[in-house]
Amino acid sequence: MNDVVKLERHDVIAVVTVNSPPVNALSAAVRRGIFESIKTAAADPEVQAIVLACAGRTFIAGADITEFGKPPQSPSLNEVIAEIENCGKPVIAAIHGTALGGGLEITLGCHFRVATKEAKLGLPEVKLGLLPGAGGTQRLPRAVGPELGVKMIVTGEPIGAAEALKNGLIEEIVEGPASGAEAFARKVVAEKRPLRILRNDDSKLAAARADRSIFTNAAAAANKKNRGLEAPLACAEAVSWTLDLPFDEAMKKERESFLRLVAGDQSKAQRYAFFSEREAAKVQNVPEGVKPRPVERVAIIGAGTMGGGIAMSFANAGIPVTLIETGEEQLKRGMGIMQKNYDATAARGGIPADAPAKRMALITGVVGLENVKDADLIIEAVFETMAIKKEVFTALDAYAKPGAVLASNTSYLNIDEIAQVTKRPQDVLGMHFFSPANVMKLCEIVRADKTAPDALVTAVAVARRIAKVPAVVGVADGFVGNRMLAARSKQSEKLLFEGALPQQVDAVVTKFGMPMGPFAMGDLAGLDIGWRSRKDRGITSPIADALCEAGRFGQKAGKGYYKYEAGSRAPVPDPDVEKLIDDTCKSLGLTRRIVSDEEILERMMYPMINEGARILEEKVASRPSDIDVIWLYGYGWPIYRGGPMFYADQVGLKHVAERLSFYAKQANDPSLEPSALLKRLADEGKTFASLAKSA
Ligand code: T1G
Repeated sequence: MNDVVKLERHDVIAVVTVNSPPVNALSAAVRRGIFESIKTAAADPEVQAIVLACAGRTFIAGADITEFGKPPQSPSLNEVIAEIENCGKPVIAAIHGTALGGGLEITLGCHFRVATKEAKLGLPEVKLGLLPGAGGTQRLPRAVGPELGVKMIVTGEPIGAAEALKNGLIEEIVEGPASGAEAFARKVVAEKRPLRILRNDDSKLAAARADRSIFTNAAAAANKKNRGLEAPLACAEAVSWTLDLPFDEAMKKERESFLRLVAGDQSKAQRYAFFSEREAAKVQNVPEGVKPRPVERVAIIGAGTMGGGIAMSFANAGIPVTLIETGEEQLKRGMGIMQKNYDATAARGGIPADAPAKRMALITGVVGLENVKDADLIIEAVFETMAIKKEVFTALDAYAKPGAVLASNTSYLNIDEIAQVTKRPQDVLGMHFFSPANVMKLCEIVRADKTAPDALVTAVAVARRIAKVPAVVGVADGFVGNRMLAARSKQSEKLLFEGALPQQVDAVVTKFGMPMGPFAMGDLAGLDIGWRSRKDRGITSPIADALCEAGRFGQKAGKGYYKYEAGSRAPVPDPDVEKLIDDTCKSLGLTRRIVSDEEILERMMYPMINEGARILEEKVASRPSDIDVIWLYGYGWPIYRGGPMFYADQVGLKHVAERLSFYAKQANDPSLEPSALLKRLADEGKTFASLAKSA
């Protein structure tokens, strides 16, 4: 049919095979090839049934996201699906890998579906800020019922083949997808099995039509974690049309809703995030074809909060871990915490009941650094002082096998300095995980001056293997994420002296979509950490110091910037803090003023953007999208806003630069002046995204 879809006939069975690497996405050529193949097979009198299969590692993984925003090309996916549904002969989808989005929708137009046992089937459009736009909202609930249907569509989470079989989404689990489907097709022909045309089959809707709470409860549960996102609500509404509207009318409304979402800012940001995450894993400035070193066993130094979380991340991916501590007591405590975490997750159904034992069996706890000798990758997660890091790396240099990658989990210390104590600086780099390390997806991979290219690509590949999102950064105080966070923290402190209160600042930041404001975050982390560090460095921060002097260390002390009722982590504004702020400002001769929410938002976000621009100037990050990936996956930046640099482009760099200049004068803070890069782009009317294009 064309160079991405071929049509063969095995006596009475026609086989349509899509072969469009890497994921058989439904590009215009793929849609055209399938459309023509089905038309030809349907018209062929010899053909009694048709199999739709895919070559390569997966069945169709969805519409071709790179085509969005471009002029549509015929045939549309809906036209392809209608051609299948109405062709008059049984069409059987042969699913392997992941049938996602438009890929699953095309199978719903088929009359039967079979899948291999590892296959996953889902409609993840909501993760791109969309809803299924080719009938998925109307056909899937008819296949599996509106309860599971709304859950799959609103959460975007796929189900496995076994669950699909149980719920009637597929007819059989087969070995080879195409051969299994062909055998199934012969059965359908022999039995003259009536075609299962989902658009005409309302049998699974009857219960929810009779008792709507079946649907509304499932929709509410699926929407529980939705904060500020438009698409999940649109998805739930579309599924509700299966209960109320005729199929064709509902399809029209689905199309309208899809077109509205795909043109909206949220979906543009979420599609940008999808590609940025994948771009970040492509290491720049390394020779073509550099291969990662093999990593079969990992050693983690330190069984504390970070070391334990990192060890769990590797065990979750089935990679054996040697977890090393300085003493049996510390080791026992660390192993106990991991066991407790696994058991708690299993108890709430997050992992299978047998997973805790299997994963703990992968973690061998030992005392003594000499136990790193078999590890291909060693990650140090000990105290954040340069002296201790150097001590550990000196020992690792002696015990680790040649070629082992030596990584530090430090959140800001200089990796070049750490590498210098070893005879193998080429093997040294940073792998900065974010707490809790078994949950947070971001891993900043710190490329030191002498890090070898293959060591670097090894760390990136391993991060992806353990389901983390890697982003390569350079050596700088706080690397990228924490350096930008420091710029924001400086302004949040200043705003208290100028007139704002903690609860006002935090409310503006959480309303923007961040999971937590700076002051609640400080209380969670513990105010005494910063207090000790300031004292070590001989600097003061009068309000934060006064809080600590009053024993207000944050949540752990039951009070910090906020007060906390016994047993609760919910921050409650405290008049005592307001008085402390007032008194401190009076003692400094400062007059406080009303600070608007708008100023607070700009003073929170624009200095971070400015720091991001400096980070790009200094090549500490090589892409603006890498900075966005860091904030999306390390700090909970709302996915529907794309990331700080994407957001800056949306606001307009001219406006950002002007406001920064204004605040620099108003707050008498030269650090707020726009950086050279930001100023240049603003003056030229350009965007941060234009840097990627020019690169
Ligand atoms: N379109 C275009 N390119 C895609 C793509 C897609 N749908 N999916 C993946 N790629 C590229 C990706 O950018 C990367 O490119 C390469 O394939 C390998 O991907 C009408 C409107 C399938 C689970 O949301 O979840 O259908 O970097 O690194 O880790 O209702 O890709 O190599 O150049 O992620 O093995 C719905 C998105 C679309 C699925 C494989 N479908 N993809 O994961 O490989 S909207 C999705 C994934 C839609 C309909 C609506 C994953 C994967 P490059 P990868 P992976």
